[in-house]
Formats: sequence, structure tokens, C-alpha cells
Amino acid sequence: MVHHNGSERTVITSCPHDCGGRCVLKVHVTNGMITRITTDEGKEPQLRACARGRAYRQRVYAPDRLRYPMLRTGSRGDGVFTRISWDEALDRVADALKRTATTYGPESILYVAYSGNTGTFLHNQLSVFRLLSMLGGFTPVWGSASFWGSLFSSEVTYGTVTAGHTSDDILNARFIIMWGWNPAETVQRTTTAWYLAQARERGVRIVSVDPRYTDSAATFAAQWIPIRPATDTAMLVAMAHVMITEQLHDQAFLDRHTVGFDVFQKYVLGETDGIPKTPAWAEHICGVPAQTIAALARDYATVKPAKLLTLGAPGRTAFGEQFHRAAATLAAMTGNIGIYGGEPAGFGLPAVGLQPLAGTGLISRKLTGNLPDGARQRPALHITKIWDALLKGKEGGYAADFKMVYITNSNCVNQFMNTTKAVRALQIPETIVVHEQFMTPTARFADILLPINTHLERYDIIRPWQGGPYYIYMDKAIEPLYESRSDLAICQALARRLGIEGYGDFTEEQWLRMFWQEAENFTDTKPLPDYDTLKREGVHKIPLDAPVIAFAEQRENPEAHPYPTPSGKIEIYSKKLADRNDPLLPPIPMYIEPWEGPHDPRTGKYPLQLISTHSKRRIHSNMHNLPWLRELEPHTVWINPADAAPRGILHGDTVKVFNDRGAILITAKVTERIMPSVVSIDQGAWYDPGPDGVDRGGCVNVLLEDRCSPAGAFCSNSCLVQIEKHYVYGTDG
Ligand SMILES: Nc1nc2c(c(=O)[nH]1)N[C@H]1C(S)=C(S)[C@@H](COP(=O)(O)OP(=O)(O)OC[C@H]3O[C@@H](n4cnc5c(=O)[nH]c(N)nc54)[C@H](O)[C@@H]3O)O[C@H]1N2
Ligand SMILES: Nc1nc2c(c(=O)[nH]1)N[C@H]1C(S)=C(S)[C@@H](COP(=O)(O)OP(=O)(O)OC[C@H]3O[C@@H](n4cnc5c(=O)[nH]c(N)nc54)[C@H](O)[C@@H]3O)O[C@H]1N2
Ligand code: SF4
Ligand SMILES: [Mo]
Repeated sequence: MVHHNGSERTVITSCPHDCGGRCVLKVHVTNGMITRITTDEGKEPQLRACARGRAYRQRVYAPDRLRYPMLRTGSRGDGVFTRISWDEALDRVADALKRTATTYGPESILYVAYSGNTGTFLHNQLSVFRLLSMLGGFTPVWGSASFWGSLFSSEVTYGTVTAGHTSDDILNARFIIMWGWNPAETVQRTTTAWYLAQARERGVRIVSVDPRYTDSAATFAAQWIPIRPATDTAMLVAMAHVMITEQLHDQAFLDRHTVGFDVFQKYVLGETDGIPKTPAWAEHICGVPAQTIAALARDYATVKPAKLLTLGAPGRTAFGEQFHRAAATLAAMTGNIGIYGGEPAGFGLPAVGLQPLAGTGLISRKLTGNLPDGARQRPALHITKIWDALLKGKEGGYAADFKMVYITNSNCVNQFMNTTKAVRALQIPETIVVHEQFMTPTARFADILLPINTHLERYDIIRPWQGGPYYIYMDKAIEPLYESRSDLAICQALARRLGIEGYGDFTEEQWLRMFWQEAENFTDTKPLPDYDTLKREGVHKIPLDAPVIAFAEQRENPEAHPYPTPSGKIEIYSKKLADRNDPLLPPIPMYIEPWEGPHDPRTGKYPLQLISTHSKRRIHSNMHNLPWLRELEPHTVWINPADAAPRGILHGDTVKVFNDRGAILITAKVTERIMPSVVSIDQGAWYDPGPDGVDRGGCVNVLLEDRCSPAGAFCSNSCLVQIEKHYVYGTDG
């Protein structure tokens, strides 16, 4: 939507980066320049932008924006480039694609794309995905760094990932557990915090289970329960023990709606392995006092309806899928499924609007006709295996020797685990192409680096991450700066050079019109307004009579509406998993001792458990370079006084955080807001190694192992480190 007021235009848009929230940005433009950004001040609940969205003007006009296509002239990683023309850049990329595909086969082209844009209809990784598919295929990556454990558990337990409620249902709960969940800082839905604040005002009891005392705990919670990372499953299983032994569980619900509770119960009571999973047993593992565990179990089982809310972090651990399987089992034991104010503790997607994960992709594929299915036929590479696969290729058991790496929408050197290994791995391929907006740690490895415009310089339509009930038309505020272009425009030019027919030479608005018409076929909330109405109004809220809740039909009549699982019931015991016969991926949820957890023998050398959290001043690595947001919060490692004192570390000191994989320098935040023996660093600070290889940028992935859980979860909260004070010696002797 565009408004005129004298010489000022006001353009409505939103943010496409991966924070999950989708807020309204009102961009004020005078003479083609953005002067300020304001936000929704209308009817509540407002789609109100955070500091990052409000600071976006600084990102658009940042002095370090990439301006021109560039060719590497230094070594990979140095960041030394020379300017070239678009014609030369596109010729070089097209030649490399053709040469690689014909010489080594299309599978030797690895496409690494991640979360630069999510929820957008047009500008996202599908531009390149389609191009490479139509060229004959490539190797894609698979896995979700965010919540694979949760997606996996939801599929296994409920047969679907649409196992969540809309945020307004928070008002129906009488008890809320925020389990490793911090929505005041890491937005996943724009309105969540607003509803939590109201719940607190109404006297609803809210508890936070988290190694850190987060802003969410400080703002909403009556109680903070600190817990050792990666041990949550033990606590959940012990809560089940309390419910079973005190007969607090909802046996009628379990009988009617679930399979396999009997097997789980035997495990909990110790009938299968001789170890009763009592609160005392769990206390030793997770560090939460037995009485606290028992009290939480009693509250959750008796104060109804109740929500156990979680997203990704506790599952981003070794055996993280067990956490989500156990959480869903407790939701079933307390009968909090299919009712207002409950929550299935599955993947938190409500069934409303476009299927968020697949919708936009499906539309785009459908519209481009019969894609050669190349991409999907080739074995995809897990996001934690990229570096290993580049280094080892076929000899290491991978499907190809990767000769060309194409990177868009991702700062993977920084964001995927084991950065030091990434640096070695990216010396291997013959060609690396990166589409970026900034000279990120990943962009420095490009041979050909292409400048991309920001979302304020193009048109799009967006919907929230988790099927929130609205769409926003992202109007174009200004023309693309410098020589920047969209990924789509680049792919259109490449398609012409490569002789690919039918890629689609439409304008942005022509594409969007087609996508929007097609969206009708992918949504259950019809009718949608027509394209021109959407564009004029800016925001389309899907009218809902009541909160959308998961499994209401199943709750009412499970015989007529079976769960979409093989048994038709909630699978506490999964036959599918039993058939896999993998002791590390058992058919019922079980606590499995994690690697790099509190009882790993390596704690002798590296006694501190490190978690990496999402920062309120960034979206991953995006916006790390903006001075306004830097002022909001310094980049630090949180450390408890009990761990700082014996190391001689004072608040504000520079410290070295290290293990066998690498070392980083960072400022210490000495605080009681993190439990002893645990330290935390926000992910996303830009990797900046010194001559000694020690990272002065504070990039946490230098410390992490590139390893996933048995189901494929990204284990970025399973890591052991040591910390020491870093003394800076003068250079003059
Ligand atoms: N501002 C901002 N918002 C974001 C993002 C961002 O980068 N910035 N990123 C978005 C994305 S892509 C994602 S995936 C989500 C991530 O959303 P989350 O996974 O919810 O976010 P995290 O900050 O990783 O972790 C949430 C909380 O879990 C705690 N925690 C860590 N490990 C454990 C554990 O083992 N057990 C327990 N009980 N708690 C633990 C942390 O201390 C933290 O307070 O956030 C989204 N929102
Ligand atoms: N240790 C640790 N590591 C983590 C996590 C953690 O909790 N701990 N969290 C993980 C999670 S949940 C996630 S989702 C990932 C995120 O991993 P990434 O998606 O790799 O992280 P971003 O920093 O968002 O990088 C996106 C890049 O895309 C660029 N970009 C933005 N818009 C466009 C565009 O239109 N076109 C192109 N070509 N580029 C664009 C941005 O400038 C940015 O550099 O990180 C993961 N890494
Ligand atoms: S960064 Fe996320 S929470 Fe902040 S304004 Fe943009 S969409 Fe909203
Ligand atoms: Mo994520």
C-alpha cells in the first residue's frame, strides 16, 4: 500500500528475514530516499515491528552494502575482490554451471540455501532451485537447523506438523510452561508476547524452564526453573513418573486417543531396565531439585487447560527428538490435546491459511509446470554434513565430489556448525558463487559475488512463519540501490544465457498476480481478496471466529476422525520407529545420555556446557553490522559468578572460549541470569579470525561439532568448552 502526504510517500511492507514474526513496516520515502520507518498503530492486536525492523533503514543504506558484481582476486576467505560488469559476471556463472554439469555431472553442483527470506512468495531460494532443476539437477541440502527434532516428533507422534494453536488461544489457558522458549526476544509470532502479557495480567501462572533467566521469564513468569541443557527429557520422564505413581494422568484420554502408553509406563516405572525414573533420578541428571520436578508435574496434571510451549532449543541437542516426543507424551497424559487452552506440544503450526512450510514452494513449482525432477531425485546433503562432504566427496561415502558450490540466502560459514572446518572445506571446490547483500564471512569465499537488493527495493507477498492468520503485501519502497538485483532477476538472465526455455520472463508483479490466484487452491480460508485489493490494503487478516486449535475433530470423535498416523491414534509408541531397530531412536520417548552433556567424561577438560541462543538485536547474522542495534546489547558470553570467580573473570573482561575445535575472544557478562556450569553465546556474530586463527568476532560455530542427532536435529546446544581470562599484552614489549 502507498499513501501520499505532500512530497512524502508511505509504503506498507514487512520483513522477510527469518525471525518468524511478520510485522507491519511503514516506510516513509521522500524524493526516493527512506527517511524513517514506523509501524502498525491500529487496532489490537497490532502487528507491531521490533527494533530490528524499525532500524532497517540503516541496513539499506549501510556503507558496507555490496554494490557491484565482483570477482575474487585474493585467496578464498580474504575478501579481496575486483569490480566486474554484470555481463561478465553472468557469463562466468553460466559457463561454470555448464562446464561443471557436463564435465562432472549435475550432482557435483551443490546448492546451499537457507533462511535469508522465509514466507515470501517470490523472492526466496526457489529462484535458484528452479533454475538448477531446469538445467538438469543439482545436490540440494536438507534438514532444519531450527526444529528438526520437533518436526520429526510431530510427524511420528501425531502424523502431521500442523499440531499447534493460534496465539490468541493463550488467553484460554490456566497454566503455561515456557520450556526453552523465549518469545519476548526471539519472535516467532508477532502477537505472542501481547497475549502472554494479558494472560499474566489475568493471573495465569506462567513458569519458565530454561538455563537462562530470559526476558520472557522476567516479563511473564512467576517461577524460573533453571535446567542443564540437553537433559530436559529426563525431567519430562520424571514428571510422567509423578503423574503415574500419584494417578494424576488422564487414563480415559490415553485409552481413547493413544497407542503405546503401557510400554512407556513400563519404562518410566523401571520395569524394563530396573531404573525407576523418579524425580530423584532426574535431579542427578538435569540439576532441578526433585521437589520442583514433582510440583511442576502436579500443576501440569491438575490445572487445566494448560499449555506446554516450546519451539526448538531443547531439541537442538544430542537426541533432541526425544525431548519433543516426551513433551507430546506429557500433553497426552494430561489430556491437553484438542481443547481450547491446551497445546499438543507438537510442531506449533496451526492449520490455518497456506500450509506455511510447503505452500509457497508448491505454488511456484506448480506454476512453472513440469520441472525435471532432478533435484529431488538426487540424494540431498544434510546441513551438518556439508563441510565433511566437500572435504571427502565420494571417498567419504558421499554421492559426489562437489565441484561447484552455489550459495544464496545463507551465511553458512558463520551459521552452520564447525566454522574452522568450513574454512578448510571451501578451499576444495573449483567454483563458488554467492548471492549476497553484504560482505559476510561466507561472501568472502566467493569466486563470483553478486549483489542482491533488499526487500524494500522489490515487490513480494508474505505470510508468517507458523501459519499465522494474515498476509502482507510487500510494496516496493525505493528502486534497487547501486547495481544490485534480485535473485530472481539474476536467474532470469542466467536462464537466457543457458538456453533454458520456460523459466518465466515475467515481471515481479506478473509473478505475484499468478501466485496469488494460485494461493486460493492452497488455503482453507477462502475467499482471498483479489490481488489489487490485497496490494491496496497492504494487510489481509484471515477472519477467525475463534482460535484455531489442533485435533479438535479427533478429540470430539476419534473414530470418525483418526489421527493421520499409521495406527490412527497418537503414537506414544511408534511401530515405524520400532521397525528401524535403532537403539538411539527408540519407539517410545526415552532419555539417552547426550554427548557433550553434563556427564560426558570430556567435562574434565571442558567443564562448561555452552548453549547458543538467538539474539534480540539480530536475526541470525543479519544486522550484526548495524550500529543502532549494536547499541541495544553488546555481544557477550553469559557466565555465572560461581564460574567466573575461580577463573578471575570480571564483568566486561575479554575472555577466550575454547575447545578442541577452535577458540573465540568475547566479552564476559557475569550474571546470575545463567545457571552455574552453563554459559551462553548468541549465535550470529560475524566470524573474524586473527592471524593466530582465534576468532575475534565471537562466532559461536567455531566451537561446535558438525554433528546431528539420530533423527537429524542440529545439535547446537550440545557443546562443552573451557573459558579463561584473556590478557592483552602491549605490542611495544
Ligand atoms: N530476535 C530473533 N528472533 C528470532 C531469531 C533470531 O535470530 N533473532 N531466529 C528465529 C529462528 S530461525 C528460530 S529457529 C527461532 C529459535 O527459537 P528458539 O529455539 O526458541 O530460540 P533460542 O534462543 O535458541 O532458545 C530459546 C531458549 O531456550 C533456552 N535453551 C537452550 N538450550 C536449552 C535446553 O537444552 N533446554 C532448555 N530447557 N532450554 C534451552 C535458551 O536459553 C533460550 O532462552 O527464533 C526465531 N526468532
Ligand atoms: N550455533 C548455532 N548455530 C545456529 C543456530 C543456533 O542456534 N546456534 N541457529 C540455526 C538456525 S535456527 C538457523 S535458521 C540458521 C540460519 O542460517 P542462515 O540462514 O545461513 O543465517 P542468516 O544469518 O539468516 O543468513 C542469511 C543470509 O542471507 C542474506 N540475504 C538476505 N536476503 C537475501 C536475499 O534476498 N537474497 C540473497 N541471496 N541473500 C539474502 C543475508 O544478508 C544473510 O547473510 O542458523 C543456524 N545456526
Ligand atoms: S525483524 Fe521480525 S519481529 Fe522485527 S519487525 Fe521484522 S518481522 Fe517483526
Ligand atoms: Mo531457525
